[in-house]
Amino acid sequence: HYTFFPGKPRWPQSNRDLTYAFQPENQLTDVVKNVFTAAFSRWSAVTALTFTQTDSWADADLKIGFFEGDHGDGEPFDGLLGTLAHAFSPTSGRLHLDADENWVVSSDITEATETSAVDLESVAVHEIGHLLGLGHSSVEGSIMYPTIPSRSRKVELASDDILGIQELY
Ligand code: TQI
Ligand code: ZN
Ligand code: ZN
Repeated sequence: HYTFFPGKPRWPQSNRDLTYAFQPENQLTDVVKNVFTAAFSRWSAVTALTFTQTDSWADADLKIGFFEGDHGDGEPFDGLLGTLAHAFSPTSGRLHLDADENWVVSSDITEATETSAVDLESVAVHEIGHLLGLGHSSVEGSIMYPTIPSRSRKVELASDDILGIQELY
């Protein structure tokens, strides 16, 4: 079953059209940005929320970036595997990915893929769930279930994820 953060924080009724920005220093490729577009659209498809990319880092509601090691928020990353990413509860809007992972986009995953490879969209969909206010779920196979096998892809919202997000929005 889905959970929320303590106090059930969520984005206010007055701010359901959320903007997101990528950390300018990361200089991300369109391939990477498109993975986030796809991940956001999975959540907007089942809620009244909308997500729009902006080039203004300062003004964005949601701020996405890749960082390595200690990056100044008290939650240092740990190199290969272990922690892959983290996101903070509403209305922080911060979504950080560990730059030391072997990130792949789904089409790259084959039998020959390194065992340490992590599918970017799978992690993005999960972390966006946290950004929007979902905690972890006890339902195996849900997006918000707290484990994912490496070198695997899980991007479709389960009914448990949908019920959880629709209770918030
Ligand atoms: N990062 C943890 C996670 O996102 C960080 C975390 C632990 C956390 N407890 C939390 C974030 C409570 C918010 C609230 O769950 S992780 C998975 C999964 C991670 C884990 O790097 O371990 C995914 C990132 F679910 F597969 F285990 C993405 Cl998909
Ligand atoms: Zn961080
Ligand atoms: Zn999580």
